[in-house]
Amino acid sequence: MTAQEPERTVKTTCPYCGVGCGVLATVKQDGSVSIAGDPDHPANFGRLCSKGSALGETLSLDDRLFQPEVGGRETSWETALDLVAEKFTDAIREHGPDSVAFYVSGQILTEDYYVANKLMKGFIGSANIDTNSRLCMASSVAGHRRAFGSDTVPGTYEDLESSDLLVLVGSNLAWCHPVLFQRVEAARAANPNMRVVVIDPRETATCALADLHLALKPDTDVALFNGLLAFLAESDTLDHGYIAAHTNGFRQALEAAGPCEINRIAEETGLSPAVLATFYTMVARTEKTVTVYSQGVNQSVVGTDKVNAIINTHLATGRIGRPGMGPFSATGQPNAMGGREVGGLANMLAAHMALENPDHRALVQSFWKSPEIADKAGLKAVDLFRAVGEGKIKALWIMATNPVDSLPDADAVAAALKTCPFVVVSDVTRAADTVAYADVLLPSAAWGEKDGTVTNSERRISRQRGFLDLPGEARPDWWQLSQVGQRMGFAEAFAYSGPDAIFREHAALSGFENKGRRDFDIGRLKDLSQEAFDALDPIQWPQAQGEAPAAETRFFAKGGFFTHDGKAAFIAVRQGAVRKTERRYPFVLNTGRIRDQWHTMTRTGKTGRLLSHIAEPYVELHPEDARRAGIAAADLVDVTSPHGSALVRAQISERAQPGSVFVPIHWTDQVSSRARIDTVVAPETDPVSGQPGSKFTPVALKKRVFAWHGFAVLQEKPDQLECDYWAIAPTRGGWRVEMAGADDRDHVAFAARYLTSDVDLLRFEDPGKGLLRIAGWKDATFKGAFFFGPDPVAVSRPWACGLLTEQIATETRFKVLAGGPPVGSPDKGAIVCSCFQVGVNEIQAAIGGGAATVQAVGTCLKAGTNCGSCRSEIQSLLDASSKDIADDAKIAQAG
Ligand SMILES: Nc1nc2c(c(=O)[nH]1)N[C@H]1C(S)=C(S)[C@@H](COP(=O)(O)OP(=O)(O)OC[C@H]3O[C@@H](n4cnc5c(=O)[nH]c(N)nc54)[C@H](O)[C@@H]3O)O[C@H]1N2
Ligand SMILES: Nc1nc2c(c(=O)[nH]1)N[C@H]1C(S)=C(S)[C@@H](COP(=O)(O)OP(=O)(O)OC[C@H]3O[C@@H](n4cnc5c(=O)[nH]c(N)nc54)[C@H](O)[C@@H]3O)O[C@H]1N2
Ligand code: SF4
Ligand SMILES: [Mo]
Repeated sequence: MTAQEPERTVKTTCPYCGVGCGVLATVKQDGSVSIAGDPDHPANFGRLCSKGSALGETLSLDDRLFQPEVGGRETSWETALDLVAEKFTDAIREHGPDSVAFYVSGQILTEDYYVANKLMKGFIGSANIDTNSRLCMASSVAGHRRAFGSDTVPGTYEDLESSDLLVLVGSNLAWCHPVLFQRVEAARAANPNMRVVVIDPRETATCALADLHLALKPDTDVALFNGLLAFLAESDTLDHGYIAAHTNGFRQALEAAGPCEINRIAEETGLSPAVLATFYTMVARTEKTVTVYSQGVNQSVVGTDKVNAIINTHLATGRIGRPGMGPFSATGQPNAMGGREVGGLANMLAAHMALENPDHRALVQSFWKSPEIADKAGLKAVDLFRAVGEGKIKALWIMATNPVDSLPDADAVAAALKTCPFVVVSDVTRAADTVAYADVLLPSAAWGEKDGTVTNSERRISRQRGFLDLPGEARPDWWQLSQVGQRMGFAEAFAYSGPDAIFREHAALSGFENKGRRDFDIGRLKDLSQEAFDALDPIQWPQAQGEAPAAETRFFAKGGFFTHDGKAAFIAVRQGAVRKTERRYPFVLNTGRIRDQWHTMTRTGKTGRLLSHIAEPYVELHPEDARRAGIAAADLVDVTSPHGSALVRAQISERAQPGSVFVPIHWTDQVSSRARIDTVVAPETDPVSGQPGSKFTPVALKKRVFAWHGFAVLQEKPDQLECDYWAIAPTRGGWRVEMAGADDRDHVAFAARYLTSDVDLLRFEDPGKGLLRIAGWKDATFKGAFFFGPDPVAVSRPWACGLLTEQIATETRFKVLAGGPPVGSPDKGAIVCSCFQVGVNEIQAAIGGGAATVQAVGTCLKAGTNCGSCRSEIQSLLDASSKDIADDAKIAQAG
């Protein structure tokens, strides 16, 4: 942008989670971008979480791809696209259409997704297109389709707010859907009758809002909800009218659930009979109940059954599609829903139509005027990569996802890609693990550059709008796909002028011969002009053609399911035997997310602010288990299954359930020596949905003994870190590095190498304790410091990181070697509030000083007063401190 251009603000949508918050992006005259929540967007009304508000800090072009590459060499789009079209065409000619595949993502836009699906299913004639939504939403999709006949989310965000009982199952809403969580928080503050129940094996940040936390044994949700169904029947809280008029199969489902024997259910779920009775009674008594579920439900080998066990309880009580009631699947990615709308999964057809339905196939084919239409389901993600490994897939195009990090048995996925004859990867960055496996690398347009639509969890379509120029030769994903389609001989079908043209076609298909027979209908938008598309305000579907904008945006209050007889199906589900751990692998590995990182960190990992909260891969485990395994806090631990192993830091916490350990999914080979946790996760899938059970793998834990441990802050990014363990993160003014090694080495030489040549080194050594600290200056500039010792290094991280931005006078240089702040200026402790960099010690001090509420802590320290994402953690600290006081009182009484 030139200096003359005025500041301008563009309305767009956050590229992270499925809440789908509206964002105002303002491009300043100096080219920098400031980010604010869009007060008019009905998902967030101006709020943004920590990740959303840090978007402006992640737009740098470091590591961006600017030019197509073939075999590692830069080339032109012409050459790259010709080659892709040729290789796909050759494979199809020689080995048939099922010898090629696309693996795409809930992070591409609806328009990109539409083109990918059309090309594969209608023109290549295979259904071998699957997406990372298989790892994410497949069980919800399957559960919805089994029950409703369509993949319909019946409710809206407002229902969560207007409920009197909100049940969160396998959802860490506080960290994973933070703005929706804040809406719930506000609703609860306004409604003293509202209750929140969290069902999760571990105590998460979300529990800060919970009246009741059910820490059930992993994968026992079906037993819990079957028990609830039986309880509802036995306590006479069924809606017999609804069941009779709008459903089938109730008797069989109830039979499968069995009687409500609280003791048996307690045994199965590991919950106490009293807690179960409390929960069941709450649900029975509360008509306005919403059950939100996410990956603790979906990512299971019984995920689809879990979904239906939940839906059964809503159908049985008629609590569906009315304000404040219903089952609600919280979607993960920004466009998980858009992907489902275009039929991006291998077993779906476009516009929520069914691949197995010949009428639907004929309808789509005639609309596309396509030579083919896939007539059988394609390979689902895990099977797809297995087929790649078996040599059955000759050409594969991966777009906007990192399968070598995110699929289970990830090393096998990497090995498969290595053997695949032709792999195309479309990404925005070079710093993604999958990029290394590409024969052809295509530079995609990133958020802020690309244009199109996404659909959030409540079926609301919002525009993502570009506000930055395309860097280098980067091009949008829809364009890449259309160009290849044209080159494969389908010039007319893929001659799109822009995303608006694709959207019109997508909208038209949704309305095509629909007449209310299919849930997904946005036919009313099929003639949007480019200007109208550009100006499109967030809009919730259905939006049927010829009708006024729908006033009722919920589904199923009065039945009207998309099954052959219009009735919903109860699904008879049974709690099967839960997979057993074994002597060699005695712990259950659970995996998931942390507050400030997004998946494989290719974007959120760019800003130190988002890494100040948690900067290192870790395993959370219960103190009893730690004792059992001989692991102390901050030890480095190998987490191992028969599939692979990861090396992470031990975090010992009562919040873990004994027998279960939790490792976050975010760390890749780009940022740590060996922390790709999906190398450990078993590739076992739900038989109905094909979704992997990413929350349950039997593992062993073993402390790794190292000769030395180290921590460093460095002004310049170190190249290859040669040590057994390392994890690196940006921080303001430089980088922070955790290290450990089994070798005996010259630490001074090692440190000097990373502090660059001709620096002045300052050293402090305590041979008795085995401590060595080294700091380096080049002239007046602090280049960094290393802290070595025989044990995990106890140096205050926020203090050490602060050195990189501090002015350090020559005569005070020695203080760098102290390892912590001077007496009188206390260590802030681990950062809780990433916006204002407020640490846990500061918050505890404020609480000790009398701050008794989250608000009071905010007034005192500002913590939690900007994006609010840390408020649940502050609440937990408050709860812990009042528990301490209560414990003290108990001890005093006992004494
Ligand atoms: N900060 C952040 N937010 C994100 C993302 C991110 O990467 N970072 N990703 C987005 C995406 S794509 C998704 S899919 C969502 C996921 O959002 P969530 O599903 O809320 O997140 P997870 O941490 O994967 O898992 C949720 C919880 O399931 C629990 N769980 C494990 N096993 C069981 C079980 O057997 N039963 C029950 N009831 N619970 C169980 C776990 O302990 C965990 O706390 O988050 C979205 N939002
Ligand atoms: N063990 C375990 N594994 C899991 C999960 C779990 O809970 N546990 N969760 C699963 C779930 S729910 C999900 S959603 C997946 C997520 O896993 P992935 O999809 O593998 O993770 P991302 O980091 O989001 O990958 C997105 C990639 O797309 C690139 N990208 C960003 N924008 C664009 C764009 O506009 N165009 C293109 N072409 N590329 C772009 C990014 O740089 C990045 O490399 O992980 C799954 N894996
Ligand atoms: S809650 Fe946060 S990550 Fe999710 S869409 Fe809103 S701002 Fe983005
Ligand atoms: Mo996801």
